[in-house]
Amino acid sequence: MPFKIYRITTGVLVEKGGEFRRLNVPDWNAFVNDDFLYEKLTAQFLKGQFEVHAELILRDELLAPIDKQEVWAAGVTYLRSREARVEESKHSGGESFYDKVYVAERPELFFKATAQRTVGSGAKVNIRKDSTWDVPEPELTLFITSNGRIVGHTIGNDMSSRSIEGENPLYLPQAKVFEKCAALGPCIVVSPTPFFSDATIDMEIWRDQTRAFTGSVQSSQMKRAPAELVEYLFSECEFPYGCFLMTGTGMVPPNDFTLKSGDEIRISIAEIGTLVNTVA
Ligand code: DO4
Ligand code: MG
Repeated sequence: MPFKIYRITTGVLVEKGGEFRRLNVPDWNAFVNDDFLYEKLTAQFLKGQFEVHAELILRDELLAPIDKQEVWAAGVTYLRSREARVEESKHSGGESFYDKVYVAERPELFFKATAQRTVGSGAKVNIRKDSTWDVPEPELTLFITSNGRIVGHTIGNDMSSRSIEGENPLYLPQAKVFEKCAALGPCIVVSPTPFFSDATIDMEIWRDQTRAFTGSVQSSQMKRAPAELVEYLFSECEFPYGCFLMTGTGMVPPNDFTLKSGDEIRISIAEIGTLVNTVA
């Protein structure tokens, strides 16, 4: 049975089969950066302090499950992302780059965020003031140890400016990296076997009590295997505390949709939970 690790202001809560335990974790980075995280959790769970108020704690104290880790992201790993990018960049002449990278041997990988620019579930995400077309990107996200082993999964929101990226693909870092540009959470799921080969990723965007967007995609539609993305990422980079890798979006709202302040973004993967963020 999988474990769910929640990082909270006062430490770490771990859930297994609906039961919550508070674990004594002096150092989050050393705790998660462990090739045998599942085995460690199995050994430590029953020694943890039983927690009956988990629901209240998670409402008031939940943090993003990140500290010294970097967040990276893969791009154009789904057909839908390729189509949307080709469409948004057609006036800049940049569309062929997305076609090419979709079929190229080398994947698109980009640096997305530090912990400082990342928020957890329940916190606000940002849209840039100099952008006119903004979307969330719901992405299955890997947690990888410093040895390159995938030991956990979480949900990521790769907040993106389509107007800036569409103007010129060289503006990608500005379209992708800004304050509160990434959300991760609500927890890291650690399972004995990788069971995310066919996860359903659902997203709803709520505006003034009405659903402004709803969509769903299967992670099995991803063109590249997670291990392939990890291999490229780790080939020339070291991550002493492990890192997060968003695996790309398979869902892009229609072209007439743009996020607005106050919108609530709900991204769900049944095995993980729901990542909820409001646009600042
Ligand atoms: O190529 C630009 C970014 C693509 C991306 O973030 C995605 O496909 O999820
Ligand atoms: Mg993305």
